[in-house]
Amino acid sequence: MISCRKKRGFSTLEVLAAVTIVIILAAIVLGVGKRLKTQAEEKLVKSTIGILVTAITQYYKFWDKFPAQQIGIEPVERCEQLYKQLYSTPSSKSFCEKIDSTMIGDTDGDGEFEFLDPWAKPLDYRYSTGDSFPVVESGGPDGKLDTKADNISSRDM
Ligand SMILES: [Ca+2]
Ligand SMILES: [Ca+2]
Repeated sequence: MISCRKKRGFSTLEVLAAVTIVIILAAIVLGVGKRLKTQAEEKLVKSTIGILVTAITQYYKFWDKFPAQQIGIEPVERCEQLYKQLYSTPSSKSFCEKIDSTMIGDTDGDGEFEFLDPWAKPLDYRYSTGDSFPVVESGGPDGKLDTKADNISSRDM
């Protein structure tokens, strides 16, 4: 005699297929979320560098020289000097005040602030005699200045 009992629940194969689909969907959502986060961070650093370029221009107009031209000091110290000098010049200060507060911090813990990128690294600020304008650069999401592919620089803006 054939049993007419209805099958209850899911087979192992069905459960496995459902779990696989959920994992694939979660990976897609996480991937898209990560990409959106990086895009927002890149936009933030670009806008910060843009503001700094304007503030540096204002500083130049006021003092007839670019800020933080001292040579032979650590990059983080150069960025601290840039911060100090831009904030002590009223015309550039008014632009610096538009910078998102998360982009300012003290990464080396010496009590002096510097401008940061969204990956908590100090922005690199350099000026060489003969350059028409100083360069402000972020090492990008990888946090390294020597890997240029993901860097965000005032030179490219
Ligand atoms: Ca510092
Ligand atoms: Ca890099």
